[in-house]
Amino acid sequence: MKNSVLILFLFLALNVNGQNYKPVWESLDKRPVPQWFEDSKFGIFIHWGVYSVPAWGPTGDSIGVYDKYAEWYWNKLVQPGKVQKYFKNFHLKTYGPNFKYQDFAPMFKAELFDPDKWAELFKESGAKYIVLTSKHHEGFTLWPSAQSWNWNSVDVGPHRDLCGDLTTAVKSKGLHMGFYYSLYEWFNPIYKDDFNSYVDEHMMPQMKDLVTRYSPDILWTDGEWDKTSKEWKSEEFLAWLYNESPVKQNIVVNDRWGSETRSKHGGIFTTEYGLVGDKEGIENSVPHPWEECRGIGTSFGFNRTEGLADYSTAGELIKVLISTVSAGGNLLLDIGPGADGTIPVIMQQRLLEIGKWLKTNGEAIYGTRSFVRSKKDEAINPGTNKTVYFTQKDNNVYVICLNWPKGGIVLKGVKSVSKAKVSLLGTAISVSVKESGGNLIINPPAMTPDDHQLAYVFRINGMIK
Ligand code: FHN
Repeated sequence: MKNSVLILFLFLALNVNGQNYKPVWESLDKRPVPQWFEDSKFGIFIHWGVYSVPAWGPTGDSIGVYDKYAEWYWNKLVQPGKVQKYFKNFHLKTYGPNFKYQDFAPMFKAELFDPDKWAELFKESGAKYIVLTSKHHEGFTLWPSAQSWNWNSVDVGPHRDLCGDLTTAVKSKGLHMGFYYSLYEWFNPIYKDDFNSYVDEHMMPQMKDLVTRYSPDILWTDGEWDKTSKEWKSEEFLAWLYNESPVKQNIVVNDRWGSETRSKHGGIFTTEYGLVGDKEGIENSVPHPWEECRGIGTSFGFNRTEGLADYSTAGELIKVLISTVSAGGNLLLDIGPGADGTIPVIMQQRLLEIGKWLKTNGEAIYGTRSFVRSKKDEAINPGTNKTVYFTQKDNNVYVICLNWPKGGIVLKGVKSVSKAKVSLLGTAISVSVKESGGNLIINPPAMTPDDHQLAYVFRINGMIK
């Protein structure tokens, strides 16, 4: 009897993966990132909140990467500094001296928000997962959080549970749904005056509420740099998430859990506009799942002052996707909806262009892994400034050319083990391939302008070494 109680106890103490993670990084870091994430490759980030009302930030080459973020409007309005002056001048001129940031909240109405329409667009873009800002650094929550009384989207503004409504629509399209959550809040008095209570009575209950209420597939934390992971009690939270939460099997988290954790601890490693904090990001394949996030323009939140020149073209975005995936990463591409709940048409257009390209060429992206064999692979897996990239899946290697190759594509030092067959995705044209001098040479077929694509993918079927 005693033995069976002990066995039952041990069974309950382990989660379904047979693991019981301890609240220390050494143990937590052993949890594998669920495979669905690495296979998905492309996701959409959504920055939406009270900052979507002024939707304003400075643009131009003289402004630093992080200073262009329109979602930082409130912070810049109150802090001293050169860039901050731009925000203050605009605010004063447009809204007057007595208009507080909080006064924007009732103007965040989301009256045209149609979650099914959004989800339809996301599906068409070829993205496999969505990450919505449930709460950015301003502290305003897009769900009826009990800890954020009168500063959430049900009490004020849209009078809607935006997290809930979007979750339902996104999941009904078969996509994964996740939430961004900022650990820190700029101006929450409890954060400043009683940090431990903030963590125990505000942040922890909020994160657990999000997880238990909506069963997200991703919890994408941010704003972690202000405190260490010990101070945030991140390890305790993750042990709960991995061992006990209703999403312990599938949930994916990132590496933003404390000032010391980026690219070191947690789940996926993250870069932002190619940077990890202020340092250069991951350019070449790293042996750990990672994700690049960036806007289509230069801000995450919608910035009305951005012009066409500030937006990446569809070709440029596809290049970022290709170079990221070929280096083993995912791309989380951000859109900034308007306060009325519409997605700016240029963002829709960019997403649909990516979707169109993926419809033909997604085989070279989804479910693939980077194709790097050794250091001498520079030739076969070039860096981001090159125009030819490689991915692999099953028995195929994909050669992705940003430009139409004028002559033969020479894969140096590559031999096919079985006789390789090469095809050009999206066409029925046969492609000839030969081995010569220890190299594999693909001869691009004749094409017409009608065959134009934003990048061309040659599939090499047959083991190569
Ligand atoms: O400060 C934020 C920023 O507004 C945005 O949310 C990005 C997204 O990765 N993260 C922060 C800076 O790292």
